Amino acid sequence: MATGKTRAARHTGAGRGARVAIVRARWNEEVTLALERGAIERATQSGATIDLFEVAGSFELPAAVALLADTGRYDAVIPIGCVIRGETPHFEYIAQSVAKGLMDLTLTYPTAIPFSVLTCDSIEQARERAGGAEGNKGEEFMDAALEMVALRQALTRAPSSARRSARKASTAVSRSTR
Ligand code: RBF
Repeated sequence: MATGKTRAARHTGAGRGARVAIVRARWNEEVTLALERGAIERATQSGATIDLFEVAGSFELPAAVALLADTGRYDAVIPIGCVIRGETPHFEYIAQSVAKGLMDLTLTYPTAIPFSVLTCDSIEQARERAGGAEGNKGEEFMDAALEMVALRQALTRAPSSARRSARKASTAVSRSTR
């Protein structure tokens, strides 16, 4: 199928040589470990190098991502967490602050930072997305990050050729006016 081919082509090219950090929250560990396995598998297939880190819960993820991004050592930082709706308002507070925190970081750092935190109504729903009926979202999170790395690489290569054509254009203009 065309879609399958396109996705496969993306996996092979995007991650080669990419330096990736995965930071995983230990809350709901069965799920976050499964997501991490999926992410590692995909990064390895893509030829990326991976460093692994842990934090207590998802709430700690944005701060950990900022620390890792600040080192300048990584092309992508993958924050893996799983927030499950409980009987307290904690779910809303944690899910919203993590989503907002990560979004702010993606716009601040050139590092690729996917939203790789599951927010689920139940542990069953989380398991379905961590290697169950819905596949392993860890793989998709890694793919999304590596695709952003490739986009950044393509754009940072662009300016020199853009500069060359801009120079050519300005030379052409100045010649024609002489
Ligand atoms: N962390 C998670 O990663 N997922 C959760 O579902 C989750 N639920 C929590 C529920 C309660 C009532 C509390 C107190 C904490 C929870 N945490 C959860 C931990 C949170 O992300 C953080 O590690 C702690 O609040 C310490 O800052």
